[in-house]
Amino acid sequence: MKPIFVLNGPNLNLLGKREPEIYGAETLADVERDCVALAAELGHSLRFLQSNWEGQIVDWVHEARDEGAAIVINPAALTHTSVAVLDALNAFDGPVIEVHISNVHKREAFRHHSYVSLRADGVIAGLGTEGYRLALRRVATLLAG
Ligand code: CA2
Repeated sequence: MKPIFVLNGPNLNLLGKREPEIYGAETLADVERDCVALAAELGHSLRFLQSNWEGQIVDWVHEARDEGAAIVINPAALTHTSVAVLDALNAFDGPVIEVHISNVHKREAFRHHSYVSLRADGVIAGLGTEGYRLALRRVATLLAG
C-alpha cells in the first residue's frame, strides 16, 4: 500500500512555539509522532512533510500522484491564496482531506474562503491537532472502500 501524504504549509513549523491560544501547545513533531502511530494502527504508512514554499507543496502533491494513496493537507495560508495548490490537487486522483487546526470560520473574513476546499473530499476545522488524526481515520475508511 502506498503511503498517505500529510502535507503542511507555511509557518506550521512554528506550531507549539507561538500563539498557543490559537493553535495549541503541541509541536509539529508531536503531531507527526501521533499521526505515524495512528497510521500504523490503521495499517498505513505516512509521509509527513512541511514547507514554507508554495512550489514545494505543489511538487509534493505531484509526487503523491505516483507514490501516494491519499493526501491530508493543512495548506495554512496557501488555503486562502493558492490556485497553484488547487490545480495540483485537481491532478491527484485519490482522497484529499483538508485540515485546519483553528476554526477558520470564527476568524478574519479572508480565512473564510478556501481554494483547496474546491477539491477536498472533506474539511476539518477547529478541532485542534486532533483534526489530523480524524482526517487519517477518514482516509483509511475511504481507502478501505
Ligand atoms: O488553522 C489552521 O490550521 C490554519 O491553516 C493555520 C494557518 C492559517 O493561515 C490558516 O488560516 C488556518 C497558519 C499557520 C501558522 O501556524 C502557526 C503556528 C504557530 C505560530 C504561528 C503560526
